[in-house]
Amino acid sequence: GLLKPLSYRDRRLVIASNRGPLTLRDSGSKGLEITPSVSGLVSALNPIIDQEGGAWVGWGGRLGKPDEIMGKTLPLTDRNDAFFHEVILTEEEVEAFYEGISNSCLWPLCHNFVEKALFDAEQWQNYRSVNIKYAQTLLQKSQPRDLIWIHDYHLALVPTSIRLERPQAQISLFWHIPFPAPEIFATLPWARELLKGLLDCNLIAFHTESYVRNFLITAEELLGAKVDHVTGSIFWAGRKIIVAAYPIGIDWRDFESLASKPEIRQKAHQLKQASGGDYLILGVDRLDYTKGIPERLKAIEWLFENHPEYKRKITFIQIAVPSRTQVKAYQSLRREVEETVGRINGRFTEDHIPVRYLFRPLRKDHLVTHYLAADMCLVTPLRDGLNLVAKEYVATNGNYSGTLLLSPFAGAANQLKEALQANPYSPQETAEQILKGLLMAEGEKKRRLHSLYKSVKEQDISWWWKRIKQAWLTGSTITVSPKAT
Ligand code: GDG
Repeated sequence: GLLKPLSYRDRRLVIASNRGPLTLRDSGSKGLEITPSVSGLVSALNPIIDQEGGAWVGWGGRLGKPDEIMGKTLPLTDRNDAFFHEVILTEEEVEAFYEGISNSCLWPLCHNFVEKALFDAEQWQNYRSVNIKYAQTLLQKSQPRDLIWIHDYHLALVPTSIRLERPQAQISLFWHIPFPAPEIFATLPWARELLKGLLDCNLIAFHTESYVRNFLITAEELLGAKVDHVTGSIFWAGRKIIVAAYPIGIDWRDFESLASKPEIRQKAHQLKQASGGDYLILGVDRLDYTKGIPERLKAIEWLFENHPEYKRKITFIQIAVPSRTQVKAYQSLRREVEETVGRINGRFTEDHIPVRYLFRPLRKDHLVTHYLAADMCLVTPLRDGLNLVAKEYVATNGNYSGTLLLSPFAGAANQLKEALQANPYSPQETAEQILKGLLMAEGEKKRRLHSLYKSVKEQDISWWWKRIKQAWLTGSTITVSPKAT
């Protein structure tokens, strides 16, 4: 049956994530500007905090002096029982904690890009102290019985600070990116410290069973923790920690309802007409080297080279949302992508431009217009925790038509079994699967789409939260003897 909302007077849900749900900006004459933050994580957690009430601790985007830790407290819902508590960071912290350890070390490492991971001991010091900052705010804004829900690789040491203050606290962490194999994770000079941080949780959740397996083996090998691989539990410091796979879902009703609006359907139709070809193919990603954008472009190039009859028939639109633009690896990726787009269009443009590239975010209704207009969506990351774009494309088109080509290296491939698959490292295989999808009989297209739609609807955002809540409240209360460490 349904679980009761968690929030009653003495036990609330308190979320912590790197970025908070609101972005604040001091804009001189206009005063403080407050806008909703745009990210997959925020759209996933908004309906949950809306339902449960509670508090959310996160950075609001404002920079301050070292002694400023907490900023504003702002209401999150009309009901006034959910609040955002702003964390203030210094410029140096943003560089070392966010751009440094989080995005130039842990991000590449967890996505198997070992050669891109930068290990800087000074930055690690900073990562530690910023994690303490978040923990201080959490402790101040929560009660001992509250459920502390931490998100992602930015905040792996927060559980330790909470546990020290409150040995009985209920702490859970959701890790949104892959967890790598132990021999990769072990290259992190602070691997043990980070692991111990995570093990101060009661429940650690990932998107897939294989990330869970990697985590269990890593805890066993690097820490010598006692692990039960059958139930997914770790015995450490006298506690039992549950480790489980709960892939995040989406609020599909939102996409379905936008997709049924006549003005959006009309715009989608116009977009398809304006593209000029028979087939419109779409890619939507943050501009990130994990997303396989240059590889995808090479597949399109292979296709035009080997099947020139498609030059006029196919338009490929790549929406690349600017991301982490201060980090070098992202700057050189941008150059590579733009050169490749230029080369392909230079080679294959006749009376029709085959590749369109947008380096900017779109408004949500425009994004849905693109999903709707596209005959096929290419979700071909080299590695991806889950990938929400795949689910959003399916939710938008579920009642109509569309084909999804999905990389087996996206966590979502475990759920979206009826998608076409291709190894993104092979331009030829990817191009052949694109053609297969375009030429597929209508009946099979429909059958595949329906099955995908069914799983996106069944395993949606409330399914996800219900599962996590259940595991949290029922599975992690058993205490074992301290000898187990
Ligand atoms: C991390 C993990 C995991 C994209 N372009 C626009 C736009 N978007 C929205 C999409 C989607 C979100 O951004 C991207 O989510 P993804 O899941 O695809 O990727 P990451 O940002 O890397 O997210 C990932 C996720 O966390 C959740 O756990 O799935 O594996 O890497 O929601 O719709 N939104 C708007 N305009 C755009 O142009 N408005």
